[in-house]
Amino acid sequence: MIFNPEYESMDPAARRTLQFARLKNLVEKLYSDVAFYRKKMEAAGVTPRDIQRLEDIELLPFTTKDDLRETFPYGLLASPKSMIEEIHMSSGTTGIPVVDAYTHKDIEIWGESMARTLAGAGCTRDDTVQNCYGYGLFTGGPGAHYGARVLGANVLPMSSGNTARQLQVMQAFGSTCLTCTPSYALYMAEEAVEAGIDLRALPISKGCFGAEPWSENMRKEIESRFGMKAYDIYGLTEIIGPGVAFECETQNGLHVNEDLFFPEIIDPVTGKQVSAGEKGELVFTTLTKEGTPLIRYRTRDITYFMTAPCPCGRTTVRMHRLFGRTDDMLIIRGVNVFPSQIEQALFEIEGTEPQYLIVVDRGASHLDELELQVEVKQEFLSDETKGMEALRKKIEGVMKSKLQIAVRVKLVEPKTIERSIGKAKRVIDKRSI
Ligand code: DLL
Repeated sequence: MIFNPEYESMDPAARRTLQFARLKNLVEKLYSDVAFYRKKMEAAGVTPRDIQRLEDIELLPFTTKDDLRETFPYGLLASPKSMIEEIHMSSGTTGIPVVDAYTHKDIEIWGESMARTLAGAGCTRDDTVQNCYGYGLFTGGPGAHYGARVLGANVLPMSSGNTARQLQVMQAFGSTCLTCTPSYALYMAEEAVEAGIDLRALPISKGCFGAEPWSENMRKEIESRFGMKAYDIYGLTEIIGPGVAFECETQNGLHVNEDLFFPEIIDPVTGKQVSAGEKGELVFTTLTKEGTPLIRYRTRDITYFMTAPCPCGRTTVRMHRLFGRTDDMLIIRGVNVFPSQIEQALFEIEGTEPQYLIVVDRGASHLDELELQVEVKQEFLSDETKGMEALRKKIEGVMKSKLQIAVRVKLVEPKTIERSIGKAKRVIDKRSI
């Protein structure tokens, strides 16, 4: 179901006109009201008058994570404090505090974007959404909650953790939609097996998963363990939280809510827009936000635009599921490696659980070494060292051919890698210490 066809299936030319009008408005407002933006624009030699068409967005300077750090906590506020109704914050992977301050209208926009997201996964007002994203300063819980409210669905505000209770609630209320991180979904599935609960026999039939990188093979795993359709959803605190982009029933790229969040993809080195279909860093301008709007915010997330029309009827541009982040990319002996590549490859090897940890260190020779800890499936565990050694060698071979670097594999027993109820930690990089 398309929640808001007026905007989601809008004629693209009309959408561009709307985007331009909103951009112009935003630039004028921030130039006159927010010292940070006026200074930045002056330094770049650009004024609101220079923005004559949508393409002129390229004249505007970027906003970066460093800018957020320097202006923490209120430097980017574009509305009086009395208009702020809620604040969210994420320390992010890099430890830089990131704040989003929402006015009443911002919360409405958020609810609308998340209602579109849930509808993309097939949710309607008849669904019961079990929301296991964390509630608190993190945007996951509240974002999905507001979306379910706007959609008119029934929401169970669970937050993350207490997995035994999650499973009881899922059975008791017949939840039909699950919202949480993909790693927590897998953890729930494991616990369900322990508790003797057959998830596939329950009414749960779809899930909206995001907030961390996950692979196509992880999707298949979740879908098969729950007997559901698993959809990728994307967002970040700075822009609104979840609700920036989402998959529809075709599960092929994420539709960007581009009437609200204007997307660009740039070459992270030159800062220039790349051509359609080329990979680069995702950049967003919030077109309608009031509390902490952002101009050309560099997300550090890597993807490309899929411009072919989508059979679902939405006309919004789609972004490919994320390949990783510019700051997540590991450079191992000069070779670029993304944790998501390792995850994707791992799923194709029989005998392993989808639980892994990447440890990077410098050996005695001062060269980078990558150790991959992988859980072995219970039924593959054996006392016979020959079998285990063959599996270990096999994984090393697959990694070598997929990543072009040598990986040392360490097999570990089931359930030894720490499970997460929120964002999973997959990499320990000891090199910088
Ligand atoms: O994670 C918002 C969110 C909550 C999104 C719930 C989806 C579901 P932050 O904590 O600010 O916000 O982290 C944002 O997480 O820049 C990406 O690097 C990563 N991320 C978010 N969604 C995905 C996804 C929330 N679907 C950062 N796939 C982003 C891969 C994702 N990475």
